Amino acid sequence: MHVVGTAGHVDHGKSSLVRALTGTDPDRWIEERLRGMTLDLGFAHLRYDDGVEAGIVDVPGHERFVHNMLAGAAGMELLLLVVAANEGVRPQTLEHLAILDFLNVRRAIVVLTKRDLVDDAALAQTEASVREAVRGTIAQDAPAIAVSTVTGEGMDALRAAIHDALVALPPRPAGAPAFLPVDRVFALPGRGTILTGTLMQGTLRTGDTLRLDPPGREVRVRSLQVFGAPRDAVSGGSRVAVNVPGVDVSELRRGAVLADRGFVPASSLRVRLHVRNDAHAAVRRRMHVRAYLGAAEILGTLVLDTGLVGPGEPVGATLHLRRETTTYPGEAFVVRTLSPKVLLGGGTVDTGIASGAADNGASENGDDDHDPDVDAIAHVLAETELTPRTAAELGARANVREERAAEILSELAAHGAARRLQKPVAYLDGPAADALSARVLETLARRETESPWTLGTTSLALARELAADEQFLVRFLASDVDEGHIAARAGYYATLGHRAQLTEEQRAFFERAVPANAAQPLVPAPLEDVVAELRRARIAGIAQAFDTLVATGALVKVGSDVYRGTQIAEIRKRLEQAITRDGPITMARFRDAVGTTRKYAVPLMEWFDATGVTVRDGDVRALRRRTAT
Ligand SMILES: Nc1nc2c(ncn2[C@@H]2O[C@H](COP(=O)(O)OP(=O)(O)OP(=O)(O)O)[C@@H](O)[C@H]2O)c(=O)[nH]1
Ligand SMILES: [Mg+2]
Repeated sequence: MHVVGTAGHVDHGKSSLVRALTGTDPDRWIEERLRGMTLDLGFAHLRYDDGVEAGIVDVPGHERFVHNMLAGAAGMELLLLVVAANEGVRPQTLEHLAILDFLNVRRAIVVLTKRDLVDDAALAQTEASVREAVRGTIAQDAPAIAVSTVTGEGMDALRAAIHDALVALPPRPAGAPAFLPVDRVFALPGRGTILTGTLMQGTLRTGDTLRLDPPGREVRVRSLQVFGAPRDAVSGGSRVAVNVPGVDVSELRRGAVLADRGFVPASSLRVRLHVRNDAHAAVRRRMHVRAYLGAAEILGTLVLDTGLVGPGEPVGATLHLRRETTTYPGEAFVVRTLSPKVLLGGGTVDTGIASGAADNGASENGDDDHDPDVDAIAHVLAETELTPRTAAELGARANVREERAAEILSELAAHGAARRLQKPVAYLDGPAADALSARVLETLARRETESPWTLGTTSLALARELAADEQFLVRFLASDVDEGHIAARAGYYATLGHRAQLTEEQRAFFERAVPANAAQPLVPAPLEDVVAELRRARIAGIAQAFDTLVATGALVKVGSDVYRGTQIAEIRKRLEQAITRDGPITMARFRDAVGTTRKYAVPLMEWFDATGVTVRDGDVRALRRRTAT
């Protein structure tokens, strides 16, 4: 199997494309459904009748979530570079492409989406500008295919092109030692900890003993799945879910590595680095960087072997990481500057240098000229621990001017030595903040294991568990979300890998309570009946499970009825097709297009207005066009 990845600017239609190709909505989070924007990686299974199959990794396009895009990027072999025909090349089209240039993509297809929104001339213009933009990149010779997920135009051609590209991809080295960067971790009721990722090389078998880092110990593979199907063995290039007994989800997170026992984790790596052409001016001999290896983002210091680097020439360097990680020889990586987060370059790992051999503590603080103001600020910051203090307060205590203190604090925050809170801006000691973050993660993970059907934990519940002030905690959690440690959605906080999961009993209840009637597929269940049954059923967590289904869109409340999400999707499709075909729609035409009665059509139409799908103009509705943010 191989992994297909999407890339491209926010709102250009990546997730819609994955849905059209596979029938799976890669936007797993409620927040994603509500905002209509991908925040984290999404996954789907692509299958052809002749047995060819692939995993698809869908990435967020928004620039704030590039770190999440990076967690999925290393596994991609076939790239779908998505460019909206009506917008053309935009900043993240180029940024994603620049990142992927350093990783493992072997083939690319340019997909010009939203074909239905442009005429032939505009399409030709976009295609020409994309050609220009991809020159000299991995997508240079990629075929370009124009599609619309609304009308279906071009989709067959795209499916065929993906098929041909998949067949032509070389297999991953199956004889190499197994190496799996972990991009999601979650607990399943009754089964324990599951981790998922793209198997970069080698073969995984049930019963294998491998090394998992962190927590840095040997684990046994109890079972394996590929997109829900159990397997005895899985080979390189597959998306895989691994059940590992004896490991608690709180010990793990995205960025962990499950690998052959021969691999030794290291905190210093010898690497071969290519500096990006337009980053040469920013490069220094020794730099603080964010390194992206597999699914991990690790802060560190990059030290080049030589001071001067000519454009296009690779340079030897040592990467000192703040924590140990496991790599394999030839593993591709990229580095970005701390803030602003600018792509510096990328390359491959030669070898890891065993920990202890290199003292990265010294190089961490490797700024040669010691500034007494920095020391003074760092000192008072360490004393204040978890009490938020402004730059002015800390400056006064350290006898440093406020503006200078603010400068130093920004720098410290960028290196993780301080944690910046917002509203109002204030600072905490970095290590104290990291310790609290670890407790937050641990608590979230434990509660998700206890009640896997919930979306996560509220700030109130967390404040109780951690004996912390809730107001402070809300600001603190915002910083955790901002740094990509945890996710926040619909008023709940959760670990990045958490996916609400109902128990069999809960699932069976909703199958009964909200029936899918084959004879009348688009008729809803009355909300009143569902609620009455919910009260009668004595099933643990059933009310929370209902909230989860509603918040994730699996169930949708429309007026006084409950629809299944799949019913709403079908109704929406018919609505969009009718409007695209015949223009703005009346209530009567909507009713006929959907094949329902006026009783259901009116609340449905109002619901589509309220959720921003349609916009009303007198007696008719048109589709509302989203504008990029
Ligand atoms: N008319 C038209 N609209 C489309 C098409 N494909 C996607 N859209 C719309 O474009 C918007 C963005 O689509 P998404 O698929 O969420 O875009 P995305 O690239 O995944 O966005 P991010 O993940 O946030 O970067 C949605 O409102 C879609 O309905 C298309 O082919 N035609
Ligand atoms: Mg998306």
